[in-house]
Amino acid sequence: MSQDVYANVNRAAKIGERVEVEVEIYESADTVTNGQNTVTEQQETNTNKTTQSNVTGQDCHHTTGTRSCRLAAVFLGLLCVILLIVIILLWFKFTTDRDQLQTSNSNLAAERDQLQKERDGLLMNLSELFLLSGWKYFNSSFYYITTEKKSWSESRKDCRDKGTDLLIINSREEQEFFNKELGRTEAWIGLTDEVTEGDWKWVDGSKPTVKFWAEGEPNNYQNEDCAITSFQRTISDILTWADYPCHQSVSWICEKRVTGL
Ligand SMILES: [Ca+2]
Ligand SMILES: [Ca+2]
Ligand SMILES: [Ca+2]
Repeated sequence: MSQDVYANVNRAAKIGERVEVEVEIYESADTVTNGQNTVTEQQETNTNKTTQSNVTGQDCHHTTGTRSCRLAAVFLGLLCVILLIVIILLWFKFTTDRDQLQTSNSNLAAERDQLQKERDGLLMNLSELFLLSGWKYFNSSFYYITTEKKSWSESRKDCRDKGTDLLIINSREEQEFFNKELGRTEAWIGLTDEVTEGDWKWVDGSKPTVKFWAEGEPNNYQNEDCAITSFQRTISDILTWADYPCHQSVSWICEKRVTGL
Protein backbone atom coordinates (compact mmCIF):
# COMPACT_ATOMS: atom_id res chain seq x y z
CA MET A 1 0.00 0.00 0.00
CA SER A 2 2.62 2.50 0.99
CA GLN A 3 4.66 1.52 -2.10
CA ASP A 4 1.71 2.37 -4.35
CA VAL A 5 1.39 5.70 -2.64
CA TYR A 6 5.04 6.48 -3.23
CA ALA A 7 4.74 5.35 -6.84
CA ASN A 8 1.74 7.59 -7.39
CA VAL A 9 3.56 10.42 -5.77
CA ASN A 10 6.59 9.96 -7.99
CA ARG A 11 4.46 9.70 -11.11
CA ALA A 12 2.60 12.78 -10.12
CA ALA A 13 5.86 14.56 -9.53
CA LYS A 14 7.16 13.59 -12.96
CA ILE A 15 3.92 14.70 -14.62
CA GLY A 16 4.24 17.95 -12.76
CA GLU A 17 7.78 18.44 -13.99
CA ARG A 18 6.75 17.65 -17.57
CA VAL A 19 3.92 20.10 -17.34
CA GLU A 20 6.25 22.75 -15.99
CA VAL A 21 8.73 22.01 -18.77
CA GLU A 22 6.00 22.22 -21.38
CA VAL A 23 4.77 25.44 -19.90
CA GLU A 24 8.24 26.86 -20.01
CA ILE A 25 8.66 25.69 -23.61
CA TYR A 26 5.38 27.26 -24.64
CA GLU A 27 6.28 30.44 -22.85
CA SER A 28 9.64 30.48 -24.58
CA ALA A 29 8.00 29.76 -27.88
CA ASP A 30 5.49 32.55 -27.33
CA THR A 31 8.25 34.83 -26.32
CA VAL A 32 10.20 33.97 -29.40
CA THR A 33 7.13 34.30 -31.53
CA ASN A 34 6.23 37.59 -29.96
CA GLY A 35 9.81 38.75 -30.37
CA GLN A 36 9.79 37.78 -33.99
CA ASN A 37 6.50 39.52 -34.47
CA THR A 38 7.85 42.56 -32.73
CA VAL A 39 10.96 42.52 -34.89
CA THR A 40 8.86 41.98 -37.99
CA GLU A 41 6.52 44.76 -37.03
CA GLN A 42 9.49 46.99 -36.29
CA GLN A 43 11.03 46.07 -39.62
CA GLU A 44 7.74 46.76 -41.37
CA THR A 45 7.51 50.06 -39.57
CA ASN A 46 11.04 50.90 -40.51
CA THR A 47 10.44 49.75 -44.07
CA ASN A 48 7.31 51.85 -44.28
CA LYS A 49 9.14 54.83 -42.87
CA THR A 50 12.03 54.28 -45.25
CA THR A 51 9.67 53.83 -48.18
CA GLN A 52 7.71 56.89 -47.21
CA SER A 53 10.91 58.79 -46.70
CA ASN A 54 12.26 57.69 -50.09
CA VAL A 55 9.06 58.51 -51.86
CA THR A 56 8.87 61.89 -50.17
CA GLY A 57 12.56 62.60 -50.95
CA GLN A 58 12.25 61.53 -54.58
CA ASP A 59 9.20 63.69 -55.09
CA CYS A 60 10.89 66.67 -53.44
CA HIS A 61 14.08 66.15 -55.35
CA HIS A 62 12.31 65.55 -58.58
CA THR A 63 10.09 68.62 -58.19
CA THR A 64 12.92 70.95 -57.18
CA GLY A 65 15.17 69.75 -60.03
CA THR A 66 12.53 70.34 -62.65
CA ARG A 67 11.90 73.85 -61.40
CA SER A 68 15.63 74.60 -61.28
CA CYS A 69 16.11 73.23 -64.77
CA ARG A 70 13.32 75.39 -66.11
CA LEU A 71 14.69 78.48 -64.42
CA ALA A 72 18.18 77.77 -65.77
CA ALA A 73 16.83 77.23 -69.27
CA VAL A 74 14.88 80.48 -69.11
CA PHE A 75 17.93 82.33 -67.80
CA LEU A 76 20.19 80.94 -70.51
CA GLY A 77 17.63 81.76 -73.15
CA LEU A 78 17.38 85.36 -71.94
CA LEU A 79 21.17 85.59 -71.78
CA CYS A 80 21.49 84.38 -75.36
CA VAL A 81 18.90 86.90 -76.53
CA ILE A 82 20.68 89.75 -74.71
CA LEU A 83 24.06 88.72 -76.14
CA LEU A 84 22.57 88.51 -79.61
CA ILE A 85 21.10 92.01 -79.26
CA VAL A 86 24.42 93.38 -77.99
CA ILE A 87 26.32 91.77 -80.89
CA ILE A 88 23.85 93.18 -83.42
CA LEU A 89 24.09 96.68 -81.89
CA LEU A 90 27.91 96.56 -81.84
CA TRP A 91 28.05 95.36 -85.43
CA PHE A 92 25.66 98.10 -86.50
CA LYS A 93 27.79 100.73 -84.72
CA PHE A 94 30.99 99.31 -86.21
CA THR A 95 29.65 99.36 -89.75
CA THR A 96 28.25 102.87 -89.29
CA ASP A 97 31.56 104.20 -87.91
CA ARG A 98 33.49 102.46 -90.67
CA ASP A 99 31.31 103.98 -93.36
CA GLN A 100 31.67 107.43 -91.78
CA LEU A 101 35.47 107.07 -91.62
CA GLN A 102 35.61 105.93 -95.23
CA THR A 103 33.51 108.90 -96.25
CA SER A 104 35.71 111.29 -94.23
CA ASN A 105 38.83 109.73 -95.71
CA SER A 106 37.49 110.14 -99.23
CA ASN A 107 36.59 113.77 -98.53
CA LEU A 108 40.04 114.47 -97.07
CA ALA A 109 41.74 112.84 -100.07
CA ALA A 110 39.65 114.98 -102.42
CA GLU A 111 40.49 118.14 -100.43
CA ARG A 112 44.18 117.19 -100.47
CA ASP A 113 44.17 116.69 -104.24
CA GLN A 114 42.38 120.01 -104.69
CA LEU A 115 44.91 121.81 -102.45
CA GLN A 116 47.81 120.23 -104.32
CA LYS A 117 46.36 121.44 -107.60
CA GLU A 118 45.91 124.94 -106.21
CA ARG A 119 49.45 124.92 -104.81
CA ASP A 120 50.91 123.73 -108.11
CA GLY A 121 49.00 126.47 -109.89
CA LEU A 122 50.23 129.14 -107.49
CA LEU A 123 53.82 127.92 -107.74
CA MET A 124 53.65 127.98 -111.52
CA ASN A 125 52.34 131.53 -111.43
CA LEU A 126 55.02 132.47 -108.90
CA SER A 127 57.77 130.92 -110.99
CA GLU A 128 56.53 132.74 -114.08
CA LEU A 129 56.58 136.02 -112.17
CA PHE A 130 60.10 135.35 -110.89
CA LEU A 131 61.37 134.37 -114.31
CA LEU A 132 59.70 137.36 -115.98
CA SER A 133 61.38 139.62 -113.38
CA GLY A 134 64.86 138.38 -114.28
CA TRP A 135 65.17 135.62 -111.69
CA LYS A 136 66.86 132.31 -112.51
CA TYR A 137 65.73 128.89 -111.30
CA PHE A 138 68.00 126.03 -110.25
CA ASN A 139 67.39 123.03 -107.97
CA SER A 140 64.42 124.33 -105.90
CA SER A 141 65.65 127.93 -105.67
CA PHE A 142 65.16 131.19 -107.55
CA TYR A 143 68.18 133.53 -107.81
CA TYR A 144 68.49 137.17 -108.63
CA ILE A 145 71.90 138.41 -109.75
CA THR A 146 72.20 142.17 -109.62
CA THR A 147 74.07 144.42 -111.95
CA GLU A 148 74.28 147.14 -109.27
CA LYS A 149 77.06 147.22 -106.71
CA LYS A 150 76.56 147.90 -103.01
CA SER A 151 78.06 147.10 -99.63
CA TRP A 152 77.35 143.70 -98.07
CA SER A 153 74.78 145.03 -95.56
CA GLU A 154 72.98 147.15 -98.21
CA SER A 155 72.95 144.17 -100.55
CA ARG A 156 71.41 142.01 -97.88
CA LYS A 157 68.81 144.68 -97.15
CA ASP A 158 67.81 144.67 -100.84
CA CYS A 159 67.32 140.89 -100.75
CA ARG A 160 65.29 141.06 -97.56
CA ASP A 161 63.13 143.78 -99.06
CA LYS A 162 62.32 141.27 -101.81
CA GLY A 163 61.34 138.67 -99.23
CA THR A 164 64.56 136.70 -99.73
CA ASP A 165 68.14 136.79 -98.41
CA LEU A 166 71.67 136.63 -99.71
CA LEU A 167 72.75 133.40 -101.41
CA ILE A 168 73.63 130.35 -99.34
CA ILE A 169 75.75 127.73 -101.09
CA ASN A 170 74.51 124.29 -100.04
CA SER A 171 76.24 122.02 -102.56
CA ARG A 172 78.97 121.72 -105.16
CA GLU A 173 76.29 121.74 -107.88
CA GLU A 174 75.00 125.09 -106.67
CA GLN A 175 78.53 126.52 -106.65
CA GLU A 176 79.19 125.23 -110.15
CA PHE A 177 75.93 126.80 -111.34
CA PHE A 178 77.09 130.26 -110.19
CA ASN A 179 80.55 129.86 -111.51
CA LYS A 180 78.97 129.44 -114.96
CA GLU A 181 76.41 132.22 -114.48
CA LEU A 182 78.82 134.81 -113.11
CA GLY A 183 81.99 134.13 -115.01
CA ARG A 184 84.42 136.66 -113.55
CA THR A 185 81.75 138.92 -112.02
CA GLU A 186 82.35 139.07 -108.27
CA ALA A 187 79.20 138.99 -106.08
CA TRP A 188 78.35 138.97 -102.41
CA ILE A 189 77.13 135.72 -100.85
CA GLY A 190 75.44 135.42 -97.46
CA LEU A 191 78.57 134.41 -95.56
CA THR A 192 80.25 136.54 -92.84
CA ASP A 193 82.54 136.39 -89.81
CA GLU A 194 81.54 139.81 -88.48
CA VAL A 195 80.45 138.44 -85.09
CA THR A 196 83.53 136.35 -84.37
CA GLU A 197 86.65 136.63 -86.49
CA GLY A 198 87.30 133.38 -88.33
CA ASP A 199 83.92 131.89 -87.38
CA TRP A 200 82.14 131.99 -90.73
CA LYS A 201 78.38 131.61 -90.73
CA TRP A 202 75.61 131.89 -93.27
CA VAL A 203 72.87 134.48 -92.91
CA ASP A 204 70.53 131.82 -91.48
CA GLY A 205 73.03 131.19 -88.64
CA SER A 206 74.28 127.83 -89.96
CA LYS A 207 77.91 126.95 -90.61
CA PRO A 208 79.08 126.02 -94.12
CA THR A 209 78.82 122.30 -94.87
CA VAL A 210 80.80 122.76 -98.08
CA LYS A 211 83.54 125.38 -98.60
CA PHE A 212 85.05 126.79 -101.81
CA TRP A 213 87.67 129.27 -100.59
CA ALA A 214 90.16 130.36 -103.18
CA GLU A 215 93.82 129.66 -102.54
CA GLY A 216 95.08 131.88 -99.70
CA GLU A 217 91.54 132.89 -98.62
CA PRO A 218 90.09 133.85 -96.27
CA ASN A 219 93.02 135.99 -95.11
CA ASN A 220 91.21 138.86 -93.33
CA TYR A 221 93.50 141.24 -95.23
CA GLN A 222 92.23 144.79 -94.39
CA ASN A 223 89.66 143.56 -91.84
CA GLU A 224 87.67 141.46 -94.26
CA ASP A 225 84.51 139.95 -92.76
CA CYS A 226 82.20 139.41 -95.78
CA ALA A 227 82.51 136.77 -98.51
CA ILE A 228 82.25 136.95 -102.29
CA THR A 229 82.18 134.27 -104.96
CA SER A 230 83.88 134.36 -108.40
CA PHE A 231 86.99 135.96 -106.95
CA GLN A 232 88.78 137.41 -109.98
CA ARG A 233 92.25 136.36 -108.95
CA THR A 234 91.31 132.70 -108.41
CA ILE A 235 93.23 130.05 -110.31
CA SER A 236 90.63 127.29 -109.79
CA ASP A 237 87.33 126.76 -111.57
CA ILE A 238 85.50 125.77 -108.40
CA LEU A 239 87.42 127.36 -105.49
CA THR A 240 86.30 130.99 -105.90
CA TRP A 241 85.43 132.37 -102.47
CA ALA A 242 87.31 135.26 -100.86
CA ASP A 243 86.79 137.59 -97.90
CA TYR A 244 86.43 141.30 -98.70
CA PRO A 245 85.87 144.41 -96.59
CA CYS A 246 82.08 144.53 -96.02
CA HIS A 247 81.83 148.23 -97.06
CA GLN A 248 83.21 147.52 -100.53
CA SER A 249 80.73 147.90 -103.43
CA VAL A 250 80.10 144.56 -105.16
CA SER A 251 77.22 142.91 -107.02
CA TRP A 252 75.14 140.47 -105.00
CA ILE A 253 72.92 137.39 -105.37
CA CYS A 254 69.53 136.89 -103.68
CA GLU A 255 68.15 133.40 -103.18
CA LYS A 256 64.52 132.31 -102.68
CA ARG A 257 64.08 128.64 -101.83
CA VAL A 258 60.84 126.98 -102.89
CA THR A 259 59.45 123.47 -102.61
CA GLY A 260 57.06 121.55 -104.81
CA LEU A 261 58.49 122.50 -108.17
CA1 LIG B 1 71.30 127.67 -101.64
CA1 LIG C 1 87.31 138.37 -91.11
CA1 LIG D 1 90.64 138.26 -98.45
